[in-house]
Amino acid sequence: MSCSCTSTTSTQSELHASILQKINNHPCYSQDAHQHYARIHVAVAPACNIQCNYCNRKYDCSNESRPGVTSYKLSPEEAVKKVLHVGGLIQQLSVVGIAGPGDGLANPKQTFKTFALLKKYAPDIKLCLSTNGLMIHKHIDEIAKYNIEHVTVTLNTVDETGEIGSKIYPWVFYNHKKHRGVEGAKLLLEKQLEGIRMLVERGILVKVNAVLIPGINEDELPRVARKVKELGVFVFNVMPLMSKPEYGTVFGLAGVPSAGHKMLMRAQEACDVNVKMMRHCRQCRADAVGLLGEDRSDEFFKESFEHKSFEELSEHYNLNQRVKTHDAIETWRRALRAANGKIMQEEANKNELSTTGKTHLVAVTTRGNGLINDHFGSAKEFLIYEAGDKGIKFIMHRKVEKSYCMGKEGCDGSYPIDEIKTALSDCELLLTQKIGECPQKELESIQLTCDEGFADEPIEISVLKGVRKHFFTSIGA
Ligand code: CLF
Ligand code: SF4
Repeated sequence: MSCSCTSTTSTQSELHASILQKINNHPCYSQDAHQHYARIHVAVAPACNIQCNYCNRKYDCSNESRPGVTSYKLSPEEAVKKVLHVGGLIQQLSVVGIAGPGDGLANPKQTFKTFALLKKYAPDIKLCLSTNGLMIHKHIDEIAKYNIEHVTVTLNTVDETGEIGSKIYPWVFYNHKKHRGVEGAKLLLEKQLEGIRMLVERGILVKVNAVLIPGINEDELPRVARKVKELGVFVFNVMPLMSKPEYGTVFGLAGVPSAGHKMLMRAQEACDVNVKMMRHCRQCRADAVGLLGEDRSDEFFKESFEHKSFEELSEHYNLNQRVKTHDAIETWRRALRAANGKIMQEEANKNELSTTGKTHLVAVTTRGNGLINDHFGSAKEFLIYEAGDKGIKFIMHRKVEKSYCMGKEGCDGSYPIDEIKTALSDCELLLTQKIGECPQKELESIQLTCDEGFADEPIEISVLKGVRKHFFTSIGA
């Protein structure tokens, strides 16, 4: 986060320290943390109090999830048992989020019972809540009471006339009544803004998510970003609409298209109005488990924890061992930071990144830990950086449905590379741990240079060195 203060009072630095402490191991609020710490979502909140046209309740909440198979629902007790079970096995687990499949605050009993039990049985874990914002004002005291330090509110428009909102929300259920169209949209906006103000006043870190809906709110998002900034929201996250007829959503069936990488990049740039932007969101499922880039939700069946006692699971969770693991992660992060140096410039513009004003997009394959440690053939997502000879900036990740190899041996020309070529069409350099001759030739055909020379090296310094090596040789950078 950029800070324009020239002198810092002790109160300001204490505030800064307290924010850093809150975000340090939160994989969504800290871009740096997401390579090292994992989150789990527990699906305890099935109902919702509004209808979004990008949502089909058969699937997970689109506020914080991608359409996928329906999650299995959990009671608060089952949810906490799952957290203890998973937290013992995946010790990088640092955050529990309630993100659906409906809305956490439309299911307040289940949500707050889960948080209460987590405070008792997993006191080291951060609590995180995602909501459409309609009911924050009613539950603000409970949110503070359970020390929920992170709340995400989905705010797709700040249009006070309700016109844009009415195209997104057909109805809003409030005070035992369905409010439709413009009336419902205006009511929702009023409650969202009131709720965000209350959260900020209590010192709770707020993230605002906005779904980028082509043809509906793309021109509206910079206004949302400015409002977010004015409200004192910590971070703003633009999530591209994922829309297909088979998702069964109103938008999907009406042919509203998904928002692609390029549209997302344009929207992020337009919204970069001195507000901290989240660029590493993975649009997780309501029952997501693991590092943000991986999805381990299908490894943890209900049968593996539901019959175990809290005592047994608490022992397995092993608080002492978790503290040691987190200490080791922090030691590794310090070493990584030292190796990378101070090159990351989150809010930098092109001129700050490059002496020539020209920058290049670089794709990286990683399995986490801040290293270039994944083969091209197995990568299902690519981190994308914008880089010049002076600095680098993380832009986004790009997922593909199929990795290149899919476990096959040899190269018979039948490998799925078109999707990857499309995803990386504007990139000029790929840094990867290993890549075969065939895919390398394919990628060179779209002017994408592949380089294995930074295998197992720290990502950020390698991106900078890679760009200098390939694109800035003539100026001796
Ligand atoms: Fe979950 Fe959301 Fe908390 Fe993170 S996810 S409730 S803030 S712990 Fe993160 Fe997933 Fe994006 Fe959400 S990557 S969808 S921003
Ligand atoms: Fe669906 Fe979430 Fe919108 Fe509710 S708030 S309708 S669950 S996307």
